[in-house]
Amino acid sequence: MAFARTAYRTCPLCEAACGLELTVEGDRVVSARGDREHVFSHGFVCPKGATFGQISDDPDRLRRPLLRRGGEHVEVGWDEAFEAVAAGLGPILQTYGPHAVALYLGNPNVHTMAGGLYVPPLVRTLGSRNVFSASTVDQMPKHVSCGYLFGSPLAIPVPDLDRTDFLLMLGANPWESNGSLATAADFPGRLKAIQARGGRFVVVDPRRTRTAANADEHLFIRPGTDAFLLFGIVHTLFTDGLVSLGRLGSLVDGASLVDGVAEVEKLAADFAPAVVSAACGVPASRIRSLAHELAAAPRAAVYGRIGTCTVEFGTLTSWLVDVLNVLTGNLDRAGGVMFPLAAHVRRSTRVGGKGFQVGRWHSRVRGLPEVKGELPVATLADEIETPGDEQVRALVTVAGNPVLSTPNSGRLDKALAGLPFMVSVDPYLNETTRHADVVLPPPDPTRKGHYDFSFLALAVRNFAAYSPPVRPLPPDAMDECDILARLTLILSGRPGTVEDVHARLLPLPPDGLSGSSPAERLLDAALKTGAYGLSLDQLLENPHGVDLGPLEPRLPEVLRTVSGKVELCPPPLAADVDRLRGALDRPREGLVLIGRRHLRSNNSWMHNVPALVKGRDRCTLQIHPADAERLDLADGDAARVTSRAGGLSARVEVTDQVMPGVVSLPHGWGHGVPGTRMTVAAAHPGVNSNVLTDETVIDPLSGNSVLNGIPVEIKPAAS
Ligand SMILES: Nc1nc2c(c(=O)[nH]1)N[C@H]1C(S)=C(S)[C@@H](COP(=O)(O)OP(=O)(O)OC[C@H]3O[C@@H](n4cnc5c(=O)[nH]c(N)nc54)[C@H](O)[C@@H]3O)O[C@H]1N2
Ligand SMILES: Nc1nc2c(c(=O)[nH]1)N[C@H]1C(S)=C(S)[C@@H](COP(=O)(O)OP(=O)(O)OC[C@H]3O[C@@H](n4cnc5c(=O)[nH]c(N)nc54)[C@H](O)[C@@H]3O)O[C@H]1N2
Ligand code: SF4
Ligand SMILES: [Mo]
Repeated sequence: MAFARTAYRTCPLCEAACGLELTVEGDRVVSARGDREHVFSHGFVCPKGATFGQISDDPDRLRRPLLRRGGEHVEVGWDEAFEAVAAGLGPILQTYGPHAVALYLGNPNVHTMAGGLYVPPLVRTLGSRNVFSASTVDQMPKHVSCGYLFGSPLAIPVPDLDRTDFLLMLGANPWESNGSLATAADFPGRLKAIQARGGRFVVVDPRRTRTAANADEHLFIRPGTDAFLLFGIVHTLFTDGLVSLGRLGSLVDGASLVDGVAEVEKLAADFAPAVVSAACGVPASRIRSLAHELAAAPRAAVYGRIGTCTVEFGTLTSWLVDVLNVLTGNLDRAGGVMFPLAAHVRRSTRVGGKGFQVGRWHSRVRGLPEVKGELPVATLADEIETPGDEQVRALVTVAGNPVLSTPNSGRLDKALAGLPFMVSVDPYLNETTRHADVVLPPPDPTRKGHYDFSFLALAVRNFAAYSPPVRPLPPDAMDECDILARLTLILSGRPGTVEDVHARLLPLPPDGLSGSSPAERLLDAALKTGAYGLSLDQLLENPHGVDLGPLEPRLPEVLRTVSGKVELCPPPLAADVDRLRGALDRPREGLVLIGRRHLRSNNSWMHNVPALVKGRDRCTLQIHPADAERLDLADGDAARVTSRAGGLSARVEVTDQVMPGVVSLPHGWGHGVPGTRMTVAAAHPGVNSNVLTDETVIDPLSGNSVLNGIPVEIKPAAS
């Protein structure tokens, strides 16, 4: 038996950033449990983290590059793989220029150091307008609303869970997701602690989720209508004299740090509780009392997630969440919503800036504005299919599975099949990468160093942790930073080696840096110039993390608006209120589809681990008993579901967890298609819910896809 050792590392699988304690025997990770001494997670672990060893050692993980030859993917060496990439991309770049090459960046890029450090230079080097990412099927509305409010799309305040007395939570299900845009290991435990100290939390969701079931109150809401509910609350704050900006009301020489309060009051005039109630399905009296509860709570926070973003008024809804936090005096105060300060971020003495802009370029086919350097993924298929000078002829995907995760994926699947060239950086041959001419597999997470550039800047308590690789790279593996560096080199069209790519693309600061890889040295540099003056060595000496204390007020330091103030009523948002007003009286008949997450999934890529898919089929169509009866459907029946975009058949689960008129199907399933190599997932295929979502409907301000509230028709499937 090999000698067993213990290694500590941050779990990179979701946003909660839990500390794991791994037992490693030889080259095998034999167990993973919660690290009880971790400064942030205190031993918490979920079933995904507990299977970290199996996820890492999945036999279906690709360990050598794949090249498509005669319709089959065959293993090749790294040099041959990169030669094929150069041969595929070079002529397209030379003939058609950079815009003919599109890039799709998937979710795990925010969970790897390679994604944080090497993707930005890759994007810059390519210089294509056609950059897409999972952000436009996720949180882009929040970036846009915060961009306008605070001047920076990255200035996202998080609910101060550990000190709040009242939390209003919309469209989030942390009992399954463990939280998002709010890094909080053991989110459920932190919610229970609110109750234990005499506080309350209220959940607004069209489904009675586990989070809703544990809440002090659950309010059903018609999908896509949260903006009405929130405007109704804003309206009441003004009419009932409950607006109080608190500290922000006199922060700068006795003057208010908030501009635009009167304009918001004017906009809210049309959205009295009695007016919005019919549209959102929440009683007017409850809308009014929510306003009073928020105003009366000593410390309150409003928090919205996926259900407030992936809807037709996503940016307006995300904005109204923070409008409420500002109007109740809860922005930037303990127990309200606050701005974290991560260890790799520099402090600034500058106040104000250039403000936030979108539309520096537009998509070729639909004319959609660029946001944060990217275009809506809902228009990727348009750009591939539509002939023209700058038609997309090649695609690079890094850590993404858009064939399962983006709207009208049936159409995208066909579009990818027709691409002249595609290369994917991905550890699996899955629904998307099966279309790639070359697949470049990164090593499993135990063989990478880990630091959460994204999530430490969203944590509900400031802390820092670095995990060095747990196991060495096998001889025939390539580090993901090196893979991206070599791709960047190819895109630059200049000769060179990986070593001089690191040096050329990421010039390191002068000597005196620690670290055994370029990524570690870059981290060391960021930590040393960062807010707490930490270093890589200090983090290495503290494998359970370094606690940096509760969140502290950071206004006006974080503001990058032109005025240097919180701009509460940005003109682009005010202009979009007309569209919302127009939807007030819209007839709301027929069934609409929403999504659903489960603790043992993570988007599309963890269904290949036996422990995470065992048990009964989770990919069911949940439907309310009244609707089921009307449609002549019984539990276990097969139903045919159709939308404007497509159709599928799914097994019915009759449950009053969903409200009448709403059906729910999880995303991330639809495995086992020809050309994939994920044995376990293929035996638990499920169906792809994004065959039903509609790529033509987006939130116009952010370009975000609408993935909740999809009109569908349902009937018994012909057997
Ligand atoms: N209908 C509906 N659709 C949705 C959602 C929804 O709620 N409803 N949610 C949306 C959201 S929030 C998101 S974030 C997107 C996710 O959309 P995507 O990011 O496109 O999809 P994932 O399923 O996260 O796929 C991740 C890919 O990364 C690969 N991967 C895993 N680890 C690594 C690694 O270390 N390096 C590299 N290079 N690759 C790796 C996996 O094999 C997989 O191919 O889905 C969205 N789609
Ligand atoms: N186990 C697990 N954890 C995950 C993931 C996963 O796939 N599985 N994915 C990770 C990712 S990439 C992300 S972005 C996060 C997402 O984190 P969350 O946002 O917490 O994820 P969801 O569970 O999708 O919760 C969204 C909720 O919104 C509700 N909803 C749908 N439409 C509406 C609406 O119109 N209004 C309101 N008020 N609610 C609505 C849904 O019923 C659902 O309960 O989770 C992350 N963590
Ligand atoms: S909650 Fe997230 S970070 Fe924590 S163990 Fe589970 S997957 Fe890993
Ligand atoms: Mo996400």
